[in-house]
Amino acid sequence: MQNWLQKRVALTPTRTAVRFNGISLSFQELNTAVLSLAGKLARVLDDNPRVAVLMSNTLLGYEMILALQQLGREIVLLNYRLAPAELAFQIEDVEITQVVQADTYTGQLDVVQQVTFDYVQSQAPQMVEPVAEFALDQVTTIMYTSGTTGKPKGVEQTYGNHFYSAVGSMLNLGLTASDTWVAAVPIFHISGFSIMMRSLIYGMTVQLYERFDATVINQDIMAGDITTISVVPTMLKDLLEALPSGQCYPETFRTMLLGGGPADLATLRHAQSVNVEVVQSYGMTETASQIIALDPTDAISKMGSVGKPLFPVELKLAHANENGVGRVQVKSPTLTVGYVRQPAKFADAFEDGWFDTGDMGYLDDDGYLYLVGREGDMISSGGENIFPDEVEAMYREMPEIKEIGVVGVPDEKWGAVPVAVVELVDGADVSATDLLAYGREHIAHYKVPKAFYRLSKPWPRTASGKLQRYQLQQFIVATEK
Ligand code: S0N
Ligand code: MG
Ligand code: MG
Repeated sequence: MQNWLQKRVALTPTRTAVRFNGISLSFQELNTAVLSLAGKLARVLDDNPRVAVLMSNTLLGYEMILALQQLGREIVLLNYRLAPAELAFQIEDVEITQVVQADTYTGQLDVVQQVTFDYVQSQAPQMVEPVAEFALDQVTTIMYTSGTTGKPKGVEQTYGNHFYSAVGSMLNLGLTASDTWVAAVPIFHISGFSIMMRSLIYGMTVQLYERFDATVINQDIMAGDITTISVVPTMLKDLLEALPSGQCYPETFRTMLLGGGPADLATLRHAQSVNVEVVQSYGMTETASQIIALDPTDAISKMGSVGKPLFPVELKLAHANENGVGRVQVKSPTLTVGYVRQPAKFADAFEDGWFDTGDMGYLDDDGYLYLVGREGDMISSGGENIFPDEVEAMYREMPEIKEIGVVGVPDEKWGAVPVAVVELVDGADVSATDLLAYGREHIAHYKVPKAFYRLSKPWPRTASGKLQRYQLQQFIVATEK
């Protein structure tokens, strides 16, 4: 296909591409800024085909990403909430040599050259020719995801993945010439990045926010020209709670696309009562955003379901038990083409050509999918996934820890948060405060257990020695902190 940004400029040069903090750029203006940045980047980048970006949702960051695409680089999107050691792992794994980063990131990444946005901008641009084509089988982005076992994996997403994702989403949600989609979810996640690609493909406006502030976003939605927003459950709740009583969302607002975890029925009903159409969906980094979603007209009658597979997607439940609960497996042109340097792990994720998502669910009589859980005791906190194995492994490095188990407990704000059960080595003297501080130094703050419990009885294990986390959960419920 022709380079999407150049194609979009040729089709609708004066349409608004992006708005940020009162600045509004047409596709033509965006392209001018992007090509100028590409010319500056060309002066500072080495010839490694992969470049990482570390940034929050700013207009400059948005332009940097598009500039790297124009130069034909593979973009590794880093989560700025991760600890330096977690970022260092990804940087080494993906074999990059430079991180282009916002000046606001002050962490030291010893393993790599850090190129600040300021430094890029101080360069005199050289003439660069944007790439002519975006080949559908070409990798354009890499995002890391954690899993039940082992270290995080770099998910390779192609232009074809993003294209079919945008098409599948649009065939479900519809498209109007005046669509404006709020990107307050992070661009380093596929939830945010997919909005950028939809903008180029659809010709729609992205309204970008650096911080998620429910009051500000509600005011902007009330002002009338926002049609869509992507949210995770925490954001949905915040938006509803911040809405002044008696107010409803305007008719011009079409859809809240909800992903990154389930919303409770009370929240969905609250949304309905203020004229908010929530479209529940299900997707992952490996599928380049949602692959299963509710048709907006089913939002109420099928509340609690994540919907049916989008047009390009096939869904199957494998190994279903007597209650019909099985493993969610999919085929989709949006499916990643591989994990960085882990072909065996990628191959393992397939069964008879179907990609196994690791999630469990069942279908109702009308073919709507309901999710019931996930293997590996994954905790979904405010749309961020936390894998207990990873947190436990980090704490086992602490000499004072003899054994540790991490489980999720329900949380009003985040949906769920991790808590830990610990057994210290004999004579060790560490407090919960020490454990907290250790965690905050080594992993993203959202992964650090919110509370630590001492286990006063033998650890619950299966015959094969595996920790039974659901038993720990029961222990926690029965224990005072
Ligand atoms: C909910 C968010 C916005 C909260 O962040 P906020 O309020 O800006 O936090 P900060 O001011 O940065 O920090 C304040 C304190 O809060 C801690 N913290 C931040 N986030 C979390 C969290 N998630 N859980 C627990 N704690 C958190 C900070 O650490 C800080 O504390 P201290 O000071 O102690 O450090 C933010 O979390 C957010 O943006 N969440 C959304 C993430 C997301 O987008 N997840 C989706 C990932 N999934 C996918 O991308 C696939 C599905 C998908 O594509 C999709 C998903 C949603 C919608 C649409 C789609 C789609 O299909 O298109
Ligand atoms: Mg900045
Ligand atoms: Mg905040």
